[in-house]
Amino acid sequence: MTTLTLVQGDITRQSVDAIVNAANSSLLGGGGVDGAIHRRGGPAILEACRALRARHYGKGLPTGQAVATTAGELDARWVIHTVGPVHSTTEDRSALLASCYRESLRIADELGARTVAFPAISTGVYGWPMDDGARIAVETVRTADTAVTEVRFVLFDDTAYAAFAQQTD
Ligand code: AR6
Repeated sequence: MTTLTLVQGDITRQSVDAIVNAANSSLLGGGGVDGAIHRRGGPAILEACRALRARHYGKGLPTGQAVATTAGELDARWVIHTVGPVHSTTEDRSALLASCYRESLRIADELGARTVAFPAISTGVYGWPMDDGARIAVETVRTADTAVTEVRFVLFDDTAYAAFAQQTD
């Protein structure tokens, strides 16, 4: 059984088996969670991402998919990088956002990770409305078939925490 927990704070401060990164297709870093993970995790993560680009993901990691690297100096064994969709008002991209959570858990299972920390994927730079992002995150994790025992949503601010709390009571 998977327990859902909510924490307000910085995902790079979590002690878990795997930390999920809200990356972009380039896998070469960016702002938000991605910037914070590479900053605190150190150069080993970027090095592993570059190797992935050189081998399997020459064109980058497609939206909705996930891939793991070392967690460098973070207090975790792996970082699972996933690429959320940019929010659109003319196209429903919810399935891609759900896929990020599902695929990250599938990779976690492959690795044998039992505790996984997620940020609120796509709700920052990619503009996804927080309430809807929280609904998709919680629904997808609740219905996922996974051996992960704890999914910890790490929410950066009060608004994000409240949105996730509303989905979980
Ligand atoms: N810990 C937890 N949550 C955080 C942290 C942190 N340290 N920092 C920000 N958040 P974002 P996206 C929250 O923009 O929308 C990057 O440049 C933030 O408040 O990190 O998926 C990538 O390279 C928001 O609620 O990811 C991509 O280009 C949530 O995490 C692009 O941004 C996600 O915000 C991805 O955009």
